[in-house]
Amino acid sequence: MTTDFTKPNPSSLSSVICIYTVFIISISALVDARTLGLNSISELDDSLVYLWPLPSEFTSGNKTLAVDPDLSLSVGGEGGGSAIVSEAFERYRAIIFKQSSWFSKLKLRGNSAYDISKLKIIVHSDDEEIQLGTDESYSLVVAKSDDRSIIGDATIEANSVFGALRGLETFSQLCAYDYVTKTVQVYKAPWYIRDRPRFAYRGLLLDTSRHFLPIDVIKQIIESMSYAKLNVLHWHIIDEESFPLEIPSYPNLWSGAYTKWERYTIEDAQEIVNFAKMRGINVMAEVDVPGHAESWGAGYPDLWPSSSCREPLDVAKNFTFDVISGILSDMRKIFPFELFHLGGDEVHTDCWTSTPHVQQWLQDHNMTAKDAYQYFVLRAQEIAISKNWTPVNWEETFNAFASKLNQQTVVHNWLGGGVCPKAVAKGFRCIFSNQGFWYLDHLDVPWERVYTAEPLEGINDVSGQQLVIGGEVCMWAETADASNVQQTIWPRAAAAAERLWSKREDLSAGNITITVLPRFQYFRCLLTRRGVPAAPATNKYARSPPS
Ligand code: CP6
Repeated sequence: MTTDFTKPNPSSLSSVICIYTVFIISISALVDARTLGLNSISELDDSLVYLWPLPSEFTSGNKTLAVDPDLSLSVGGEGGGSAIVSEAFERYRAIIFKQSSWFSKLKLRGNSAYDISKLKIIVHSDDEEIQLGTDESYSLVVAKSDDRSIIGDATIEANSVFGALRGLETFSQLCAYDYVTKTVQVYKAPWYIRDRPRFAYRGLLLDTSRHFLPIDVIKQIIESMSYAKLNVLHWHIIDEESFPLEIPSYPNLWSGAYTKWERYTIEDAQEIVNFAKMRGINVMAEVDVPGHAESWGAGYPDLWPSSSCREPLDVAKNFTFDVISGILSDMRKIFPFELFHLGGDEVHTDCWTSTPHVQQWLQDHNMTAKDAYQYFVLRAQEIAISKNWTPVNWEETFNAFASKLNQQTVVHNWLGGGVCPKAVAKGFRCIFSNQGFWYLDHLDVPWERVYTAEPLEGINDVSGQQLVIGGEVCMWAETADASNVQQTIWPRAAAAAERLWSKREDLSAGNITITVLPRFQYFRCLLTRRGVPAAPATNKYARSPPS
């Protein structure tokens, strides 16, 4: 029986490669794979392309190329000298050669049998600003000298440094460690890839109010987002349960944190934004008003309508809007992204109608509770707009008073009714996060359901489709903290990531259990190889028992 270790096998990924990878790192090159009794990790379906998300255009060949462990970077173009590019190259080099032991490098040092010794990255612009719609396109060629049409063994070309990051991710996914030759190889070369995202906004919501998440965990999550080419971290920092962010203008606000150890300083937040930017990810902060804000009153009880009725924020006091304005001023210095989320969901106005001074204020202003909800949301929007932000609101605001919303507002879907078709029909931009598909805290939603959710469902005109800027998976954290948050995000967030990046027609070809599941499992294993705790992709119990 021949044993072919040259190709990893997605069907036994969790049981073989992941365990094997851990094993091989710990025991270095001393033990050959065969002694582990693993005699077949060779059944990759050759007709599939093990890239996630799938690039928009590519061709591949049938050659195997070896990658030099001393792979070097050469840069070109206006933006080639950016630290964003050189630091990313170093990160990816560590990933690509993670399984290569010092021993295997030593053995092959001086060996000229490498096909790829240099990665060339050409970036046409030196603009390092990242915003919604920043050009993330790139081309990638990996070819031997006799195949290549341009200089270099592997070449990434992009208009922006952020496109170069996406190209590096794809290049790293083409590289696979071969345990027999103990080299990193690129299969199915030559590769010619031209790629760009289908949607500009590809988000993940992280909730740090229900459970605090340490900075290092947030950074790990950001890093893993870049593996799936997600590009917006929607940071739901504050909610009714806790207020973990430092706000210098109102220094008592973060007394609403669980403990003084479960708080983010301004510097912490800046570090997160910068860490994300280095990986091509925008951070969209959220201040969810007027509901979901009870924790604000821990430091400033005047923000509560009364001590017995604490939410929504007191609409009757100017102080409430002074505090919002202070928070947004302080946050503007931290969050350069043009979008800012003002929440606006689940506003239960009973506190307003049952608290005497608010009741009086409603009467004096001739407002119903619903009018006051509109008044509050619009006033908060004005504050955000005055700070040069584009407001994003949860869909209830649109559902309640669409004609009054600022036309720049981005409507954020979450309810099951499908608000995006209605919002774009009225000329609003929209983000898709239908809770039936893309709420990761709903553990019973299988990956297929995440994968097949379509942001443009029910929108048939091109002008309407263009107003859907993308979608977002939501990691609400009532039952998640650092111990399980990544396993809850991954691998299902990756299913949405491909939906948001790759061409729509490429996602629906054939039976996804055959065409997509092996690729999805391969990506899940990639995450675990890179140190990201990702849950199994499927429920093995539901399959037939071993015979
Ligand atoms: N917190 C906030 C939440 C939710 C929302 N906003 C939520 C509601 C229903 C479900 C899951 C999450 N926990 N601030 C709704 C946008 Cl099922």
